Amino acid sequence: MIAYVGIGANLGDAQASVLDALRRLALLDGTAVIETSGLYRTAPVDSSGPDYINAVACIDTTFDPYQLLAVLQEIEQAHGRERPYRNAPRTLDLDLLLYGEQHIATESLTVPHPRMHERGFVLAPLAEIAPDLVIPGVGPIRDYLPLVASQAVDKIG
Ligand code: PH2
Ligand code: MG
Ligand code: MG
Repeated sequence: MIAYVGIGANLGDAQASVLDALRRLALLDGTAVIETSGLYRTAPVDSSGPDYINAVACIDTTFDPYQLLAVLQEIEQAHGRERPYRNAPRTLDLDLLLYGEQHIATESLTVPHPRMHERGFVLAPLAEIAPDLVIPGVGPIRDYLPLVASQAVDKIG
C-alpha cells in the first residue's frame, strides 16, 4: 500500500534525526521509500521550543496500518522520544498521514491525520512530492495550501 509519513523534530540535532528517520524507513521490512520531500524549517504550530525540521516520505509498504504505526513508534523510541504533554517539543515524531485512501478512526489511529490539511509543515513537503494529491474526505491539496500560506515554512538547501 502507498502511505505518506510526516516527519518532524525540534530537539537535539533535528536535521540529523529527520535524515536518520528517512534512512530507517528505507530499511523496514517489506517497505520501499518511493519519494522524499526536501527538509523544511518550520515555526512550531500549537507547540513550543526551537523551530522544527519537517519532511514527508511516500512509502510502499506491506505493513498494515497498525503494524506501520508500531514501527514508526519504534523509530521514535530509538531517538529517545518522550511525551511529557501534548505537542511537547520532541526529538522525533513520525505520523502516519495517509494509508492509501483508507479512512481509519480508532482509539490508536486516525487516518487521514485529522489536522494535516491545516498545517503548512505537512502540506508544503507533501505538495512537493504529491502536488495532485486528493486528501481522502478533505479535498485536493492544492485547495488547502493557500490557507496555510501565513505559516512560516522554509525549504532548506
Ligand atoms: N508537530 C506537532 C505540533 N506542532 N509544529 C511544527 N512546525 N512541526 C511539527 O512537526 C509539529 C508542530 C505535533 O505533532
Ligand atoms: Mg505530529
Ligand atoms: Mg505523532
